[in-house]
Amino acid sequence: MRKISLLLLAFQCITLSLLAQVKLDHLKTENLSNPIGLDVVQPYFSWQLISDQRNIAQTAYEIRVAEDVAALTKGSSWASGKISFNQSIHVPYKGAALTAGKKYYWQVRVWDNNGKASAWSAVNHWQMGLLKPTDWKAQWIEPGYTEDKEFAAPLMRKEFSTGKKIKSATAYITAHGLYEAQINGKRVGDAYLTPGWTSYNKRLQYQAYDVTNLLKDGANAIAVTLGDGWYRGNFSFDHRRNIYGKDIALLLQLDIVYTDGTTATIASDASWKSSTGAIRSNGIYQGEVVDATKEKIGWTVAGYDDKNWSAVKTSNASKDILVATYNEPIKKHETFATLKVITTPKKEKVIDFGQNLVGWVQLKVKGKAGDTIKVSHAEVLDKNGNFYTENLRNAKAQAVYILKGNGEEIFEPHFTFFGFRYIKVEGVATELQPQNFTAIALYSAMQQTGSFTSSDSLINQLQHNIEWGLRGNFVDVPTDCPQRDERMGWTGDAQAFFRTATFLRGVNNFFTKWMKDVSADQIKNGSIPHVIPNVLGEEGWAAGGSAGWADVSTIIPWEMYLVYGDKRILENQYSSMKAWVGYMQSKSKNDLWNTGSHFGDWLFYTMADDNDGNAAITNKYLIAQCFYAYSTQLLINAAKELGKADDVATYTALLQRIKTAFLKEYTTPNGATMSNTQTSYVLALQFDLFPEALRQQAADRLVNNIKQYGNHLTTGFLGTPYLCHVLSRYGYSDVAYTLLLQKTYPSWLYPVTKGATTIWERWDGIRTNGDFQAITMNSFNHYAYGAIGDWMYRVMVGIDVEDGTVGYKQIRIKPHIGGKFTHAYADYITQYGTLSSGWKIENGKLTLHAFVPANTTATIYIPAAAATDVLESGQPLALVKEIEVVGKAKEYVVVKVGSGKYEFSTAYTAKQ
Ligand code: RAM
Repeated sequence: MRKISLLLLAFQCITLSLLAQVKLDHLKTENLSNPIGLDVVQPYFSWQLISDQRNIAQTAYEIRVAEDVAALTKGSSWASGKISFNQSIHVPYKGAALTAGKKYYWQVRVWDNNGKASAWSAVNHWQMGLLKPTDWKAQWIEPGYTEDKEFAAPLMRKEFSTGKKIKSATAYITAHGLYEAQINGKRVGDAYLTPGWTSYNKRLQYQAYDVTNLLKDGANAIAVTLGDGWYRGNFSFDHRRNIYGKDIALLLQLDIVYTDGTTATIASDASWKSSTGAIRSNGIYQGEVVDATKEKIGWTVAGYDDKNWSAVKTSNASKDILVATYNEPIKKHETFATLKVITTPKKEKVIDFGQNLVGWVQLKVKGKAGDTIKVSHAEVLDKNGNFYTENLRNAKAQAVYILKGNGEEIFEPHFTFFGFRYIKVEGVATELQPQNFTAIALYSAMQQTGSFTSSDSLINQLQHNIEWGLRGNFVDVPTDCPQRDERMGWTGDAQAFFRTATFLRGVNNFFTKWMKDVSADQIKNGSIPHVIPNVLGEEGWAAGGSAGWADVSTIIPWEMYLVYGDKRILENQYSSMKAWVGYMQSKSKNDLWNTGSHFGDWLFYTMADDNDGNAAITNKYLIAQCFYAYSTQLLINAAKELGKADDVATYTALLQRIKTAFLKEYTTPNGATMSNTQTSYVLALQFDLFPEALRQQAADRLVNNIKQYGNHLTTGFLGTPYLCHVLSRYGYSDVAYTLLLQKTYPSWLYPVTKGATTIWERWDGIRTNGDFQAITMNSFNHYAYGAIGDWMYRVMVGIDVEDGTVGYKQIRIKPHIGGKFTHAYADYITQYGTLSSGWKIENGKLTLHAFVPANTTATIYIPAAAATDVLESGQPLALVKEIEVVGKAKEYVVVKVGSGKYEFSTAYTAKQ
């Protein structure tokens, strides 16, 4: 009896697992979970299928949308019906027009390839933002008093009462400058440096917040502090004030819905009051001065007496340029406790946080009223161990706090950020107490998507440094550096690092937003400025158009499409891409683009005794011609995707001519480049400028050059991202590994051996003798050279999209084993779910782990001589029904699999 029931139970379990339903999770609207304040009128939905089973795919879906949860089940406002379609990402809403400010609920269910329906997903929601200028009832308001010379941060306040029970309340806020808002003494949201940075005169973001829980019955108060920020604070190389305008202003609208269905709006208007308080000055480069004795106690709550405050001035500043916030706002992330308290040889009191980060330090202090504490920031100590700030150039980067003297006081700045690992503290008479200092990292709150680990601890540190390069420089805009008086959105750096960034974080929305600024700031003749948002002007040098920088306009949209598979990026950027190619064409003669000023292979390695035909200096026009070809190729790719046949034909013919002109001008008949440098071969090979017959010899020349430099790279910003890719493509992964593991300068690991915790701007920011590179340009947090991260994910562990496909629906896993590593492993969260690849060599056996997300398939390349040499989870390949052996490709056995977890093993002898 017992036996029978056990058998029955086992049978039930088996049937249950055979029929297990897929679960749906990670629902996103416009790539965000439950976003508030969208102005995309036809939002896109995505979801993930979760299943333990192998080979799970979606065959159909159904979405329903309603204005409240209950309505979802009884007559939603939009139901897609069952749609036979295998896409679970970027599925457009197709219901009736959406209303500004309204919240919508949605859920989805799917049918899988076993014919089984999932349950309906959990209910998710999104809320529309204000969609047109007339949706704004608020007026722009400016402080009504005369500002002082230091531009103390304006405070603006308004009291109001709510008469009835509140159902929901949404605040829409933006500023000329930066803002921090409070309602009844509580901070609105957890975003910092809002409204972020865009090309303010053309596109100004507002944020939307659900503030239902901050309001109360009866008297309420809204209190907003404004900072100068990028809008009007000192910024750019010349520390120019008022780049976007002289005014500092607030636009705020609070829309309340009562439970009885009536509504009320509290909006910035002439009835608001203004004054100043504790923040006496603030600026992105200089830092902040906070005088606690000047705090207006109680100003953020109702009942405060503001009769001595000035009435605000209203202004007619534009509301036509307002846009919702599409990317993730800047938030607080990791915190760092004091690692060490140091007294330097110069007797400076210094705290070491152990990590070069971007953000600020929270300080706890006790003292007398009027005591002044100064906190200065530095990335490094000099070779004598003293605090070193010269590389910050003229950025003061200092937080100053004046105590009010009533017990413990907690300070942190509001409208600035610092790039630092060390702080110097002045004004504290006693020993510094480690527990009084906490460093807080601030950056755009993008989802972490990648993690990489290997058997080499220096390489793991390199990965760490790459990640921290991203964190420190993704502060709403992709910047070059976060510490000196620069911090701008350099286009070349952004394109060089983009593909690596996609592995580390979900950067889809971050870059979609920034690319809109690229288009907005594109110059009429098609040129792209060097930095976006463009604060350098449009004249002369500032008009941009530098090869490898301006090509951001084609490179990022195309790569973004490859990675995320959302065609809208190509649709939106196409005219900008075309205008950039048009610019190069207009500056070319006989299809040769050899005019204009270019940064070239920026910060490449140079050595005085470059001779014997070796050189690291690549001709700038040779580089320009390479990028001219590449951008044209990407434009053709985009035109194909968008069905623009005429453009495909026109630009294909142009590309052919560009390549011919390149060969004629810059190469010998035997295929040597005129510059004969690593970068010249790397670019010409990466962008397919050589005819097939000359490619391998060019790769051989590249390797030869690397050897001539004692197995060192000599590339700069433009050659470095592609260097190892080109080597691997032409069969030289061993050389790529040698470069990766090279510890002496110039190399990726040299800074690591010098204790770097981020990527440096220069290969030798700290020279071998401990001296620093030129103070004029020596950032220790600059992501460009971190572009090697892409090779580590795409080649070393081998995670990639299948050729000719986009968005990781069809995956290729093709690891390249080498460099004496015994294991390397990466997880990467695609839009379909986590994709993993990792290999391990132990006792003559290679194990290859792969996890393929549901609703995707993968081609996996297993390093083995024959399919019969390979086991999967202990079974011969031929016996595993979910695996199709496709054949052999050089040293790999190639298999095709559906989703699920796989563990391949085979005997393996490491190549020496
Ligand atoms: C410096 C920085 C930046 C680079 C430009 C050309 O300002 O190194 O990263 O893009 O030069």
